[in-house]
Amino acid sequence: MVIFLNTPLKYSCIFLCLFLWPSTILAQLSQRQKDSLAACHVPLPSKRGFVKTNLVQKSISKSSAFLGMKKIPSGAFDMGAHDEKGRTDEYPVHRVAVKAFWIDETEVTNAQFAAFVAATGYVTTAEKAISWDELKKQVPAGTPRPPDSLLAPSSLVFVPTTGPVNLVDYSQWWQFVRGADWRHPEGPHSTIVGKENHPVVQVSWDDAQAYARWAGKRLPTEAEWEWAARGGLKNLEFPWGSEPIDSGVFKANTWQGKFPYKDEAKDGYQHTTAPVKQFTSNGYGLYDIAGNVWEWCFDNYRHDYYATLKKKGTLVLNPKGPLNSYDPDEPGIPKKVMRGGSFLCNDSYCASYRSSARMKSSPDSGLMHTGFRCVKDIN
Ligand SMILES: [Ca+2]
Repeated sequence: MVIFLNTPLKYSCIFLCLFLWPSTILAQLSQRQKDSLAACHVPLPSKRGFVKTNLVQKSISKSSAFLGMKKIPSGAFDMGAHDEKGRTDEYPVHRVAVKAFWIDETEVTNAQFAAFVAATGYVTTAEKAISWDELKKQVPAGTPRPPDSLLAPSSLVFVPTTGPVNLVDYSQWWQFVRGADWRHPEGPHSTIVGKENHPVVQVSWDDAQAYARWAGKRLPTEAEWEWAARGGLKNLEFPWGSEPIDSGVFKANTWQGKFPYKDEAKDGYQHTTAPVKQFTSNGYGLYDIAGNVWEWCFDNYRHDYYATLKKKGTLVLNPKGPLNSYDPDEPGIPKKVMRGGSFLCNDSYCASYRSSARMKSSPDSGLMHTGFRCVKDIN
C-alpha cells in the first residue's frame, strides 16, 4: 500500500489518455476525473533521453569547477533499509562500494537553472506541446486524436484537499495544470520571482540531464546518492542520524500536520519549497539531502534491483542501475529513480526523507516537488 505514497498522477493519466480514451469509458468517469483528463499531459517516448545537440557545455575555469560542491570519499556501505520501516523495494540490504566524487552541496536552484536556459535557449519538457504525429505511433491504431487541451504544455501541481481523503488515491491532490512549468511551478499565475535561491522544480529527468551536461556534470547514481546522503553515518535511518524528525530543531522542509489537507508548516514552509541551506547540513556538508524536493538520480528504476545485486556477490562496485526499468505498479512505463523526499513528506504518510527511501517517475514527468543536484567525477 505504501508503495503508492507520493507517487504522481502522471501514470494514471498516461493510461487514461492512451487506453481509456473511448467515449464509452470517459462517460464512466467522475467529473473530477474528466477535469483531470482535460489537463492531462501525455509523455512522448521521443522526448526521453532528449538532449539538444546544440547545447554548448559550459566553459568552466579550473578554479571554479567545484565551486558549491563537496568531495565525497570513496567507501563501502550497506545500501537499503536497515529496519522494518522501508518499503519493499528498499530490501534486501546489499554491500556497495563507490568511488570518490564531487556532489553539489545544494539542490540546483532557480537562478542556476535560469543561467542554463539563458545560455542555451533550452525548453523544458513541461513547456512543450505534445505532437500527435509522434504520439499516435505509440497508441493502438484507430485511437482518436485527443483534444488540443490534452496535448497542451502542462505539468503536475499539488493542490491540497479540503479535508481527509483516501490516501491511496493520489489523483485527489495531484492535478495536471496547463501552463505549469519551472518558471510557474504552481500554474501560469505563479512565479519564481523572489525564489531565485529555491530549488528548481517542474523539471523532468531529461531536463536535469540536459542541465548536468551543460554544467560539465552528471546526475548521481542511486548508490552515490545514498552514500552521500548518509553523510558518514553507518546504517542510520536519516541523514542526521536516528532522532525522529519532529524531535528538537527542524531538520528538513517536510509536512507537519494532516496530509494532504492541513500542513501546519511548523518548519516555516507550507507545502512549498524552501530556499536552499535553511536547515543543517549532513555530515558531508550537503543541504536539503532530506526533504525540500525529490532529486532525480541517473538510474533506471526496478522494484527488484536490490535483490539482483544481492545475488551477484558480497560487494557491488559502482552500480549504475538496471539496464531496463520495471515497476509492477505501472508495467510498461519506464521510470527513473528519485531520492530524498520532499516538502510533501509526512511522518504518518510516506517518511521518504529516510536515507534508504526510493521513489520513481517517468523521465518526462515534471512535478512541483521534484528537482535535482549534480555530481562530478574526480579525474
Ligand atoms: Ca514544510
